[in-house]
Amino acid sequence: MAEIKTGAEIVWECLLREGVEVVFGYPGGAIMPTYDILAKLKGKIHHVLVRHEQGATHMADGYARASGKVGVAMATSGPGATNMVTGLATAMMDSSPIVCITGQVPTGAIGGDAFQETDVTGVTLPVTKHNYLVTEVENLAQIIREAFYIARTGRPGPVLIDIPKDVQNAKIEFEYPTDPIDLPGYHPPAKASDEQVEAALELINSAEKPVILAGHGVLMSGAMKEVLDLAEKGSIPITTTLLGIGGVPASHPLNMGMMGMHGEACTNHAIQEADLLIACGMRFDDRVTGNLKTYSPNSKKIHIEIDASELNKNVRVDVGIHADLGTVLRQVNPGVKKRDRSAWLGKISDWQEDTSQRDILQAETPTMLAAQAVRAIWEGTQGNAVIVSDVGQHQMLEAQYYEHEEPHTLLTSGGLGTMGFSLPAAIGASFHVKDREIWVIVGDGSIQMTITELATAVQENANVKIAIINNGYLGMVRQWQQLFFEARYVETPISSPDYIKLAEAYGLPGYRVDKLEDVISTMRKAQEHNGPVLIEFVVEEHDMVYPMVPAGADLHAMIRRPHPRFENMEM
Ligand SMILES: Cc1ncc(C[n+]2csc(CCOP(=O)(O)OP(=O)(O)O)c2C)c(N)n1
Ligand SMILES: [Mg+2]
Repeated sequence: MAEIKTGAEIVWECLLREGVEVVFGYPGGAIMPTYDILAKLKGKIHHVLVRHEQGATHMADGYARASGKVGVAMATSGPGATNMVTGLATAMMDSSPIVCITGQVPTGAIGGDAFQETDVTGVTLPVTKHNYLVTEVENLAQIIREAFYIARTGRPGPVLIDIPKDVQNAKIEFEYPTDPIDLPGYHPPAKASDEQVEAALELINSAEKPVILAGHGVLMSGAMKEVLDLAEKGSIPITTTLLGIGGVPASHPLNMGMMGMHGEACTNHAIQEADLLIACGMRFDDRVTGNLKTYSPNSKKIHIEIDASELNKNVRVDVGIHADLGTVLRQVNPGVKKRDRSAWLGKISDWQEDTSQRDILQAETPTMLAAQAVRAIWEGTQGNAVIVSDVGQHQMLEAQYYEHEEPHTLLTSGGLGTMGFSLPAAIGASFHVKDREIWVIVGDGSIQMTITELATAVQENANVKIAIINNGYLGMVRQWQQLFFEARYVETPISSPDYIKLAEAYGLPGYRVDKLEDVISTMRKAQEHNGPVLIEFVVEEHDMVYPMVPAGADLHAMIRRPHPRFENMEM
């Protein structure tokens, strides 16, 4: 039945019909009519008042990554909208489905440099999967429906809807559209052709030294079981990208661990020696390939990917399949022949033995090492937490030393490497994750980028435990300076506030640990408290993350941790 509604009312009706439970946002002039409707919606939809619109986008993103649903963020025009750009770019690079709704100056004022006017669709065009400027209230509901559809289908990503103030205020006779969404030129592919399946099977069944590269697509497509089926049936070892972590249990005997710049050495050797790479929902980012000219030189390559533009973009492949990963593997797996690949697996386990990096966990140093702190967090959470890591050395150490058994238990900014992602993303995730602890692992530099969201965490009593790994440096940049800029530590020593006093000022418990033996007992205190808690881990300043493939170097040319055992090793 048609009813008279305003554009603002239509916005919320559409969000409710999409099943949205929580919106992260910040009000301002051009979005006020839409905010005004919230007064009538108490209990139906929860609005989280953030402290900076970047935080809103990361919260929506964290919520989306944890829940698999579309996250929603809202802001006003001009500065509100431009503050969202980093969050949009972060979601774009990591294929995270979010919808951002921004207010815009009235249609009649657009183009006239009105107060708080920015060409937001122009600014965000390259960092959104799609964006809209709504000029007629009659189109509003259909646009919102399309936005959610585009955000979550195919290769997911962020969509922005810019709504001028007069469109929010306009009244129309409204009936919710229910016709199926059919967008010209946008038809996410479903499955592989018979020829593609045959070609893939031919390569898989004849390979002696195959490797599965498991990326974010494994999680996004929900293909965890299918990837394991393929691996187990064919006795094929797996390595994951950073965002693929959790897609395969860390403890699975065929999971070698992470690949790439700070990956396990054995995985990079296996990739370089392989005769077949089966790339599953990953995009051959430069951080995982190193020098493309020498990348896995003797292998055939199968690439299964939902985004056609990724096929043959960085790495030429022999069989490129543009379709949903889970569907393709269900087509391929029945034809995979059982093969004895013990020679290949034996070689890999020799590499694993020789290149084990775990020694530093036992190292006796005057100050605890960041790696030891991360490992202690793994122990203190029994490997069961959802970890939201930030960007830097601590992020790579988390990937190496926190073993994830289940999907969606590591949320991190991989593609854009956005410092400041973790605290807001964890707050967002806390609106979905109720049955596990959420721990933020964040550097002293990164926390200071979005520390303002501590107030949001307190206001919402978000159950997030914040572990600040304080090494007094922008550690990852310092590491590059040490290795490639003759140890000139230009602008990388960074001061911090007194985090304990800061926690007190914000109104959450704060603890400091500087001894490894105190970590677990301090964590217990944090775990007993329902709500946000901050723990500062004071760690060794000059530690490094190894192994490291220098940017652009050959994947096998890893810099190794100086250690007597590694001398003279032909790796
Ligand atoms: C927004 C942003 N600015 C700059 C960088 C470049 N960058 C990458 S890692 C890093 C240092 C991070 O320092 P910290 O959070 O203390 O982590 P650590 O490496 O010390 O563990 C910097 C500056 C970035 N990734 N993101
Ligand atoms: Mg640091």
